[in-house]
Parts: sequence; structure tokens; C-alpha cells
Amino acid sequence: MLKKEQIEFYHSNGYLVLIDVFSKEEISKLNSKIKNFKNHTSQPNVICEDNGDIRSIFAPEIQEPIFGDLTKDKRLLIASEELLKSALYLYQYKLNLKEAYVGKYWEWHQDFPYWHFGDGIKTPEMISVMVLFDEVKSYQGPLLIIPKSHQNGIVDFQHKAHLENKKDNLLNSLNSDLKYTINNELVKEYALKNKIVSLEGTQGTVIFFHPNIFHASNSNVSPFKRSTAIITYNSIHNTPEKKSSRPHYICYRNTTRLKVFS
Ligand SMILES: O=C(O)CCC(=O)C(=O)O
Repeated sequence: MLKKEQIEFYHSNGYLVLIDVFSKEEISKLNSKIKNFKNHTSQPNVICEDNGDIRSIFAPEIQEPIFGDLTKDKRLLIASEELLKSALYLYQYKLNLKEAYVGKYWEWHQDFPYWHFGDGIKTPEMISVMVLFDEVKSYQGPLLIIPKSHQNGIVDFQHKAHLENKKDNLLNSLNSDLKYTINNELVKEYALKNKIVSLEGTQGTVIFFHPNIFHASNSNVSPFKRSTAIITYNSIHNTPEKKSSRPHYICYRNTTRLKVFS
């Protein structure tokens, strides 16, 4: 159960970090399965960089069912319910891998625009939970966030002329040239006001973050990989009005309340 101060911290700052939530043994079990996805790079839920390395794996339980249990773990699910004060369903789940030396960056963005415009979700009554599968230091491309930047809804996007006449492409929500990035001047303004926080942590650390928080991460030029899971829950009262046209591995269709795995 979260403490009152932790819940207040989350709502005020838009994120919350809990260290050592999972043991090394628990994480090792999952980590050992990640290499198996190399056999599935032609599957549509496995998103690769131009060099063939895996960037993200959506709905990893499709190929490796063991990953399914993580989304129902009480340390993530109950804590998220406490933060949102709502029953939740699983909205999206992915592994983000940043390979040693070459793992690529994520530009400054908010997540909610993708879910609002892409899937028709009405309000940001949602939460994302990042689980660190490796110890993450400053040089491995940790998640960067700007505290309190979640408070003003969806903000102005950075104009990207090269994407303007391009046909709407699913990959532009998934690759390193994102469709909805935050206007650079705004990023600067918020960063000057509230600073940028680098969320490093031990293996097994958990980071809860708001769908409107400004976040990004650098490339991983270090010799150490950085694997993470990001689970996004949505309130059962916030289901989309119509079915998303995006694939089921990007936007789950089962909106029944998720129950803790026991
Ligand atoms: O993996 C990261 O460092 C950032 C991921 C991210 O921003 C996202 O998946 O929306």
C-alpha cells in the first residue's frame, strides 16, 4: 500500500519512483526470455530499428506468456489503482530495449496525444509504469522527465515539416521520429522552471508516470544494455467510445477490470 505522501508526490509532480520493488531473481526470469524475441523480428508487434535491433516489443506475452503476469502484479496494479483511485484495465504493454552502444533515443513527448487522437481515449485517467530490468545509470539513456509538466493537458506540438505530407503511418508513433513531439520552446520553458530529472535506478525499480508528463530519453552509447517494461493502465470508466483502428497489440480491446495475479 502506498503512503499518503507518495500519492501526493505523484499528483503534484507527475511521477513516482519506488526502488527495489522486484528482486533480482524475479527480474532475471524475465530478462532471460528477452533474447527469444530475436526469433520474432518479423512479427508486427516487434518494432525494429533500421539496423535490425529491437526497439520495442508490444504485447510481449504473445510470444512469451510469462510476461503477462507482470501486468497483474499487485505491486504495480494495486499501487496504480491507489494512485488513480479507480479500477483499471490493461491498455498497452511493451518492452523498450536499448541495446548497448546503439540503443536509440526518444524525443520529448507526452503519451496521451497518441492515445487520445490514435485510440479515442477521452481523459488522461491513465497511468504508465516502467519497470527497470537492468540497473540504469545516467549513461544508459534513463527516462528523463520534467516534474509538474503534466498539469496543463496536451500542449503544442513541435512542427515537423518532413512528416507533414507523409501518409499517416503507424510507425510514427513507435520509432525514433515521433509524430507528436513537444514544441521545443515549451520544453525549454518548463525545464528552466522545474528542471529535468533523470530517473536512474536499481534493477527492479518501478517508475509510475502520468500520461501528460513531458518525457524523453537519450541514446544508450554505454556498453551496458537498458531493458525496461512499460505497462499502461486505463480507468474502466475511460474506455474509448469507438474501437481503435490501431492493432490490438498497441491498444488492447479487453476493457474488463484487471485482477491481481495470485
Ligand atoms: O524507453 C524510454 O526511455 C522512453 C519510452 C517512452 O517515452 C515511451 O515509450 O513513450
